[in-house]
Amino acid sequence: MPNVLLLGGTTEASALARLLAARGIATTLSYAGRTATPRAQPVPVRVGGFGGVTGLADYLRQHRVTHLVDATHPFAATMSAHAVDAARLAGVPHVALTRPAWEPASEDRWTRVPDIESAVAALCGPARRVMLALGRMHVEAFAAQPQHHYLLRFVDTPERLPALPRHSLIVDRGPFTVMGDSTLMQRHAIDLVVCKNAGGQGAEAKLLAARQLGLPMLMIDRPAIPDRMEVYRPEDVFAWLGHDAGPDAERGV
Ligand code: 3Y8
Ligand code: NAP
Repeated sequence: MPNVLLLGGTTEASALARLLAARGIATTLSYAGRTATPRAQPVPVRVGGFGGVTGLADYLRQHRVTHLVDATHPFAATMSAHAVDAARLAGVPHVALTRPAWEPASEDRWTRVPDIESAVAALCGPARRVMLALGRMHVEAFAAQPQHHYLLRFVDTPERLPALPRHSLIVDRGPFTVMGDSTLMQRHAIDLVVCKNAGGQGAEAKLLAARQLGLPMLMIDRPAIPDRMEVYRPEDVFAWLGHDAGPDAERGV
């Protein structure tokens, strides 16, 4: 019988956890512990780092994990690199459940940059009203461009205010809606949206809202991730596990 370790933190990971629970497949979902109250899951959850590649390889052996599914976010590049290496070290089959990058529609006004630092550099110039939809971890980098008014959105209330002289802070977790993001952008008179090319549906609302409002986007491309087997639908993980996803899969996730 499989014993799956599912590296979570995304909409797809939560969808897969529901399918695995429905099929009674032993699964543990793993969070890094970045947020105060992560979404409850229908399978046992563990929280916190493993202690690098060797820590994860030891975990795989000690917990007799038979399959490692990396369903972390495309920007969780360190975790994903560790997953590939640890699975090889421990001799455990590994697959990544990820999502294709977003592609611009013809009417979109994207400027693509390779990383956060390039996004900061691209913000040189006169003051604008910028929706910085990047979460909390990279906000400090934008202090290099203090002339803008920033609209920030964090999952949790921060202990101290961000070091940006002009900003508005929203505390909210996704998935978001197009209507909600469009209203937010208009209420704050946003004239530029900065975001990561996360892919998936959970963060897509801001793209569609910006498209509706004709707003330009500064789109940060994904970091490099080592070669690995990838699937894009939770049901595809079942084929890989040698199980059918069963009737629950038809209901969508
Ligand atoms: C801790 C688990 C689910 C998963 C939901 C998805 C969708 C909603 C949209 C915006 C963009 C952002 C951010 C975002 C989204 C989903 C998904 C996704 C983006 C939770 C979660 C954890 C995290 C970590 C958090 C980061 C932050 C990034 C906010 C839970 C809610 C900006 C990524 O305060 C912090 O330190 C937050 C850190 C990494 C990026 C950053 O730099 O701040 N996600 N997000 C996971 C863990 O501990 O292992 O709390 O329930 C999960 C989700 N966030 O099951 O419903 O699938 O992508 N998450 C980005 O895309 O740019 C928000 O505001 O428009
Ligand atoms: P990261 O930079 O790639 O990983 C840094 C370290 O955090 C890893 O080496 C590992 O610590 C620990 N870690 C990361 N994900 C983990 C998990 N699911 N379970 C256990 N430990 C984990 O990761 P990140 O970008 O900070 O992402 C952290 C979490 O937030 C992930 O669950 C990810 O899916 C989720 N998330 C991230 C983003 C984003 O924009 N980065 C967006 C949405 C959701 P050790 O080395 O000690 O093992």
